[in-house]
Amino acid sequence: PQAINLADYRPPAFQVDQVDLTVDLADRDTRVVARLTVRRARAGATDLTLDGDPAMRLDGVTIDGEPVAETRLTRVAEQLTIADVPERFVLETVTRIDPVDNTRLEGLYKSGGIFCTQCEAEGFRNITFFPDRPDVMARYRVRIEADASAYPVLLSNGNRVEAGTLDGGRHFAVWEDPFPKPSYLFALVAGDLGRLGDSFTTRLGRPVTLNIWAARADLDKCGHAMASLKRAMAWDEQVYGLEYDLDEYNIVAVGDFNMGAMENKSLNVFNTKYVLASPETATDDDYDHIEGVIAHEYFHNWTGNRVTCRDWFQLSLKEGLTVFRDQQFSADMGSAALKRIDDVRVLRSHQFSEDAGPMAHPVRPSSYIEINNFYTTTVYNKGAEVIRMMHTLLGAEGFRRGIDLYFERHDGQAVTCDDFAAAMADAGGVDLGQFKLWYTQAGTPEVHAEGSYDPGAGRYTLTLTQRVPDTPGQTGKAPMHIPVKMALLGPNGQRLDARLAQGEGRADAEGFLLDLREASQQFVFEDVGVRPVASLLRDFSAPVRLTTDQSRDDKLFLLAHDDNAFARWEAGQDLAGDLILGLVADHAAGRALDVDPAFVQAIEQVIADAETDPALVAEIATLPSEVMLGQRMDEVDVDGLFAARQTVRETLGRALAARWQAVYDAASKRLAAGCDAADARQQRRVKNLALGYLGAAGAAGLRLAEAQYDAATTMTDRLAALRVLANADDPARERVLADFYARYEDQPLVIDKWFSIQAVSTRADTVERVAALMDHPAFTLANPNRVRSLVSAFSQLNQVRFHDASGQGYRLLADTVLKVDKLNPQIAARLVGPLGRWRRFDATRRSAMRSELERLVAVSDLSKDVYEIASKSLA
Ligand code: B3K
Ligand code: ZN
Repeated sequence: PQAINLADYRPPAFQVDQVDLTVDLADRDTRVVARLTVRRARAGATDLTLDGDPAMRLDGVTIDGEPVAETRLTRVAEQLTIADVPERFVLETVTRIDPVDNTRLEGLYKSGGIFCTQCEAEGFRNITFFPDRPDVMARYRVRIEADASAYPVLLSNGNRVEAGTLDGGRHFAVWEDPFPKPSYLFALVAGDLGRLGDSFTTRLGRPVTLNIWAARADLDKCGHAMASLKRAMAWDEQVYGLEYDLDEYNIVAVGDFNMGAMENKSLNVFNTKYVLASPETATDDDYDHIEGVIAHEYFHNWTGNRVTCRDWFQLSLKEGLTVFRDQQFSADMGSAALKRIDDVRVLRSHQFSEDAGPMAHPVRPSSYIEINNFYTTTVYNKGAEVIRMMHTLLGAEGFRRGIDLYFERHDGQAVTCDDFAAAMADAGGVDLGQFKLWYTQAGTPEVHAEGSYDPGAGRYTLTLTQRVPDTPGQTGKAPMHIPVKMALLGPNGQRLDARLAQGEGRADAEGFLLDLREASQQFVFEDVGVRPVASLLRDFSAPVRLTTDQSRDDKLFLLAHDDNAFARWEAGQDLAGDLILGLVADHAAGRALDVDPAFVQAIEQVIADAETDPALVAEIATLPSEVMLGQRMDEVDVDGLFAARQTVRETLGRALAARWQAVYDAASKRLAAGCDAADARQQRRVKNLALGYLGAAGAAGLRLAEAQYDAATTMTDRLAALRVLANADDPARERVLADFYARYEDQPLVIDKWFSIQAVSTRADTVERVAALMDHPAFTLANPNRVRSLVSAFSQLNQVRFHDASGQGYRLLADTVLKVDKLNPQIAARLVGPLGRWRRFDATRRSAMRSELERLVAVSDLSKDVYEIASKSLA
């Protein structure tokens, strides 16, 4: 397979101004007539090249009504070339496709009796022949015809301008989208769908009809998604002055979907996972994710649809920015500190490991084989961090001016990350020259901080050094511009009013914002009357790995006193990490695992605050995952890490059992008394944290979990209890697992949880269990959610059991990749990742992982999706 390179970008030779589609829907034989109004855009261009899937049948081509001679047509692989076309013309093609056979779920396909489409990135070419690239923007008029009783609802982008009945029990609808758009935003849906309707009036008084379409039986679970949509619409007006621009906004929920959702203009298609929720079937976290994804897709209407990407290398232009916007929104809807903690957890566990592995790439990649492989946590989450740093550097007002300027310059265009940065630099009056290395240099920068205090002079000197590690294809990188938020704290945790006397940066309301630009830089603070403790990288102001010369006591001090909630949490994570890694060394040396009593005491003090800030307490008292801890080791000691972390959990559970019980009881009491929804979820969070520790401590905790399982009225509580039991060697385990299955058998999203909870179980028999579950009648490789719930959960979240020294986990994963690849290459490629981390493990595991990758690349009809990841993983 061939690589596509950013350096080869050329503007399109032909533009399409208008698309008239007629889609005549039928299960195995859908007929698509496309009339394109084409205009030459590059002088001298004579041949028109269109993208088109080889599986499409081409039934006819005319230009301005005249059939085009066969001799002028060349069809090779994914392209159709028409020789000698005029300067302006109307091209009509007739194609036939089979939506039922489409297991790739890209293009037009059928899911649970519903026809739907997924065109990003390059799915439109599976529906008709087209210059399928985002810098070709056209107006669409779409006529859909289908059987009236099986598909009473017919939807496409924009406004419905016509509808009526046809002979033979069929009917039609015509939709017109007034906004020019790239083909990846085209959508079509037909089915027998229920509707939850609502409305929203924009601040300028435009009434907008809101519809969520879903299976009728699920309509009672759409309320939260609808409420989230309305909140997102209001928020975008308030914070960015961005208003919705059409009369109708439709969301359709389907059960088979490759990702979370898709922002097609005015017709979002969603994975049911990010729409459906009721307290009995969805956890509190599910509620948050739904709110976040609904908002994300809505925000794309401006950041993505009104202004889109020139080419797919610029994907982060819309994704990084829109993730940043949805993060800001969620922070405003709930707690900013908790949201930041959550986002950093995701970044560290997924993006940092991607950045340290064979698929490391910059936020703006410069080469790809299959673009679907680049919808990554780097493009999305690190991309959002890059936007967040601009927000930090420019301040909220400067950032808003930058956004305004961006829309003023580029509304209706397909642009680049450079265009975005230029608008920010111009509006903020800042030089982003060095900063833009964040778009082009891959790898997570490592920052080291050392502080020294001179009591006689009242001077504190902070030395920051940085290093950007080598990544595949990139060595010897330049220092980055890294914004470091920090404060100096006095003995009671108060912020000291020091003066920054040397080093680039400025004081702000919460301390200082330092500009680290050199490989090594000194920052000198004067008027520092007492020995301070530095609170560094507050709010995680840059996506870097920070190490410091701070002592255990400094960290304990920050954990107890830091006024920045994020930094306080970070101090706790850091301490827990130091402790666990110390125990890993003890484990390797055959020493006893003794947990530092100072840490136990510190956690005891933290939980004393459980009444005032339950959710933050729960975050702080949650130990870093084995995956995250493994990143701090030169070679991941799989079993040592598990043993050490488990020892700390059990010790905290036992030593503080009375405390956990008190936390559990207080939260239960508060819940029973009836509290508001926001408080209730905080109480559940801390209650279930306590339950986890009690479960780790011994039998009494398991009985408590069993009782909670049976009495639960919310999925949050039931699942938390099930999780404790699923990890345990307990007679109740099989009973509750069977009960859970029987209760929710007809609810696919809940059955996904049932698969996941067994996949992440730390029990020693988990590999065999996962293998057996793959033969369970409810398991299917055709449904992406189901595959993710079992196989991705196992291989990505269960470090100790996936990396079982027998290599069984690796084999199971590779076998699954090959089977899924036959159905859905995009999903298959997403499974490969964990095998690519082979360099991080010991010799036995390393070679077992490598052989599985070698087995993959040796397969002759492998998709280019899997080929790209597997071959790059071996390189
Ligand atoms: N833009 C889509 C993702 C499309 C993925 C294509 N493989 C959803 C989103 O980011 O909002
Ligand atoms: Zn997005």
